[in-house]
Amino acid sequence: MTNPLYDTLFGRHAGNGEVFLYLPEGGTITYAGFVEQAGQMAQALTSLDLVPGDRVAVQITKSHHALAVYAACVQAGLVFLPLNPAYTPDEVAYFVDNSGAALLVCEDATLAVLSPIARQAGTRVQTLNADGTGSLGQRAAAQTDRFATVSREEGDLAAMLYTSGTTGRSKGAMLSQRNLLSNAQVLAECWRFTDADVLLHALPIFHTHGLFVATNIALLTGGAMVLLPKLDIDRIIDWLPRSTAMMGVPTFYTRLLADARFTSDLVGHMRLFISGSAPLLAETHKQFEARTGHRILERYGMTETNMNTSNPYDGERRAGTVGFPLPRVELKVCDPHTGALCGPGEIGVIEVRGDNVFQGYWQMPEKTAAELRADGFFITGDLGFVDADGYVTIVGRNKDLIISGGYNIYPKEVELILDDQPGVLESAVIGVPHPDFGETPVAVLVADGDLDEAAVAAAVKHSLAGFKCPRAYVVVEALPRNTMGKVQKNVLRDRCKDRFA
Ligand code: MLC
Ligand code: AMP
Repeated sequence: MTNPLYDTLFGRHAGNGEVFLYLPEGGTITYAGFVEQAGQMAQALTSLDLVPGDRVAVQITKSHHALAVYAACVQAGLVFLPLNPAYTPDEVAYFVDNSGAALLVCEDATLAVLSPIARQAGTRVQTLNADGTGSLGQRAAAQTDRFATVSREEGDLAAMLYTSGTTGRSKGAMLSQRNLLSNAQVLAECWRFTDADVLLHALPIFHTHGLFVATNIALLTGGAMVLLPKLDIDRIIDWLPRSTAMMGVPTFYTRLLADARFTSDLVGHMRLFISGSAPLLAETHKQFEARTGHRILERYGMTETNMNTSNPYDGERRAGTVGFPLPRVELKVCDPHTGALCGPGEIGVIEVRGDNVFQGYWQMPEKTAAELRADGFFITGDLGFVDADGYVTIVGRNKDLIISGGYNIYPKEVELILDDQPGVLESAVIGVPHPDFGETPVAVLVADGDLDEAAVAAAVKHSLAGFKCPRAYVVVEALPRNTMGKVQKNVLRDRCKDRFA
């Protein structure tokens, strides 16, 4: 009986007395302790009659208990489906319904609103709070840790992560054990992680970056993680002298640079700072080096593909580029219209192929076929080029997407809600430069009679997670359109580009 992902990341640590987690409130959790905790959680999940392949939707605060649910799902052959706690009940309803989740794990604080949603979808509900209390926590505490690991193959699904779509409907990206394992192995090797590392972890654990890139690498190599609940600059400053590596979105680095306590002395023990999920400005890269002597290592990935490229550990980390394709990842740049291969320096759509590339979108064969070619290449929708030295640069996106502080916002999802509001004839949501988040959404509205801007903003906030809500509303006479009738978002972006300068 084997379960490659469980055996490699978790099972082999049974009896390992080394520290896996440093907890922010003090104290530690050893690898052995974590594996036991995961075993109890796996018992608890299967005692709820879940069977291998069932989806387990999890909308809870970041904590070691939440990580144990991930480990337990892997051990029990369940498909882990983490959700941002910022998602509204409307958003959760869609994910639970679309995934056909067998179980929704939420917190006691959200049980009253989420129970009816789960009931409607025929999904069971359990609660798990950040301190380990809640119905699932209690159930786990009452179990032994001796769980017979469920046999799985590398092609079996391990996780499903929802990623928004250009039509406004989110899609469940299906990730196999092989997808996760192969990427963690490649990254750990490229970035030289070992059991001596202490990874400062302040990212959320419901996305690829914090869950698979960061956590899986630590588990694979046996290093420790400082598990901070979120980005908190005071705590980062406190932990940096005891850490060796950190991963963050660019906002992490701009916020650190804005703090006078962040000096080269503070990072004397650090060996690596990694950035990704959104473009790191070359200016930030330069400032960071000037302040600390460290060159941030920028890499590029996606929910559907895990990590695709990385700047080198030893060679030149080139600001403004995302480095080279990772070992065992094929990358090509193609003309978006003809599909023809672009030459060095020519801009086109980036396509990738390898064990890192997902299995398709959950129950959406047409969308899968539109983005995942029969030959295995995934069309990322990112525009870029490969230079003569082989470095990949991302110059833009062939998809209407805004990335705010590393979170993706698909304008269509916001526009659909705006267009439904009284007083709104039509809308366009655009991304404009923002000093903290890189980009932020602005809604451009055309009024239809009386338009109550505050009421419109409140309606959006009710339906969508806070980070997706436009930071400004602009009312115009008409949206600029080209001769084909398509809204010229570039014209709007240009008009609003200095809004947050
Ligand atoms: C929080 N808020 C945001 C936001 N994050 N607004 C815009 N963009 C964001 N990214 C809003 C909240 O809605 C709330 O507003 C207010 O800010 C305070 O919330 P918070 O949680 O206290 O915010 P903060 O701590 O400042 O968070 C900012 C952040 C965080 C940048 C630290 O967003 C973050 O950790 N981002 C990382 C995202 C990530 O992991 N992405 C990886 C995706 S994987 P209100 O009004 O609601 O109260 C991927 C693949 C790859 O892309 O390559 O890695
Ligand atoms: P997600 O769907 O949340 O996984 O976001 C993936 C998208 O983030 C990619 O398609 C890119 O557009 C963007 N992205 C990730 N890393 C980088 C990077 N280093 N530079 C620029 N864009 C990035």
